[in-house]
Amino acid sequence: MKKKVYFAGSIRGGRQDAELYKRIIEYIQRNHTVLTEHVGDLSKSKTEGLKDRDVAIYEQDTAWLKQADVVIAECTTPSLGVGYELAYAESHGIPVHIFYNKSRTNLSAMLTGNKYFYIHPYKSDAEIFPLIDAIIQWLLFNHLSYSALLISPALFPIIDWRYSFAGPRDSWIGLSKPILKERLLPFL
Ligand code: 6IA
Repeated sequence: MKKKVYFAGSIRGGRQDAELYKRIIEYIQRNHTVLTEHVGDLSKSKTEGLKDRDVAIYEQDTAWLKQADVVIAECTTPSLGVGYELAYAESHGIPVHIFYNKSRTNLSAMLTGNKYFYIHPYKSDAEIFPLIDAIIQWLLFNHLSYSALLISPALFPIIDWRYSFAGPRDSWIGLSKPILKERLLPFL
């Protein structure tokens, strides 16, 4: 299942890490959706800014934040916009993972001191990619356990409780294959 990732990185705060943002975005895009592809767009100017346009940017970005499964932020270059996005995600209960290069930045205590955030200091860019895999695996796992929790009450009426403790070898709490077929098929 594809996850929606809101990638946050500095724009007007400075574009010195834009190349890294692009690599991270492309890496995530191999299997998942990045809502904020433009953050890694090397061709676009960071300074362009008209009041009307900024209103549209704010509205679009906060709408994307609300739909995101996770926020992944690269915070080596400090950015007010990224800081705002992190707090916005927290207030909407969206998980937030923050990466920063510890040899280049002393991250704000407002981030490192907030237990809500998952903070990932790294030394070399190569450390970022396996961590991103682990973050997405964790989201997928949570999604599965949540779905299992939701469907478990629905399974109650179709469980044959006679087999719950001493059932046939191919049964699991009364859900032997023939019982599953016979009782689940009418629901499908
Ligand atoms: O304060 P900053 O500009 O550094 O804030 C950067 C963060 O705010 C990014 O994570 C973006 O999600 C968001 N943001 C800031 N500016 C823009 C923007 N400008 N478009 C979309 N999101 C933005 C238009 C130019 C852009 C396409 C390069």
